[in-house]
Amino acid sequence: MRQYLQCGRFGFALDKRPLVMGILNTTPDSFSDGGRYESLEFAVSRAEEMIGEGVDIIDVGGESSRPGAPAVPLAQELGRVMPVLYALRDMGKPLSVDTYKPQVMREAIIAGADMINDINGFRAPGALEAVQGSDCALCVMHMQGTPQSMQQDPRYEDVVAEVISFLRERVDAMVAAGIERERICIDPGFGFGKTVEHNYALLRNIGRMQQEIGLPVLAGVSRKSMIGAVTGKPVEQRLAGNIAGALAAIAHGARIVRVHDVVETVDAVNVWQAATI
Ligand code: 7PJ
Repeated sequence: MRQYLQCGRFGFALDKRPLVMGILNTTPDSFSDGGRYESLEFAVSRAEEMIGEGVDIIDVGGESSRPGAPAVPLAQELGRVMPVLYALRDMGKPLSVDTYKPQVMREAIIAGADMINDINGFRAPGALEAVQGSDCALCVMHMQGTPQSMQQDPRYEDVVAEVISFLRERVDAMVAAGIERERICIDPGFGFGKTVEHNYALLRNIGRMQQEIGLPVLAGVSRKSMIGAVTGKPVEQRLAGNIAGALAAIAHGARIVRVHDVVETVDAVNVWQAATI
């Protein structure tokens, strides 16, 4: 598998160690951060904290995609994300933007984003065109349905095969649009139109996914219901479960883990790394 990820101003050798992507929510309704970082000052101080904690990539999100969350108008998403991007631009860490709106992608790239993380897999009309001419990394994620309805009745004949074939089709479309493979990573989209059983089947098959598509996997299990289902804990008591989930994903081959609990995950990944090489 290719081990280099082109990420805007940065480049990562993914065979060296797994990367930790820290989640920076700018949404007042985000279910796990409860609106604490809705102001620019809070977002910037949390970003500085994450950098001190050893984060590799900062993922800035302006729209909550928790199940049932309403869509956010374009102007509102831009109003949340853009000031944060400008404020963090020169902090020396790659900035990712979690969005499925082509207009946000375009503006973010102009502002210097190094990565676009699209829960919708760059399926919106104009999404591929928006990212085509840049050198930012692209995370293409699988989702069944939409955030508004995806958890109502997720169904698959063979969840692993279906997610792989979806991701392969999206990667092919991206490559056909002239996007270099070294910019792309893939994500099964834990919790996005999946039952707990679907999520764990996908987690166990990260290696197969990576092998069949030949691109690095980014895994986001942090604070999700698949952690709650096993531990029986509410979202604010899932720290140990979150870390175990991140390490399990890494054990199955994931190259990037997307997390809320940065310092704990960085420690865990460093110990994992020392014990594995
Ligand atoms: C994911 C994401 C994920 C990627 C969210 C949450 C919901 N992007 N954005 N993968 N989840 N690539 O953080 O719980 O799993 S928003």
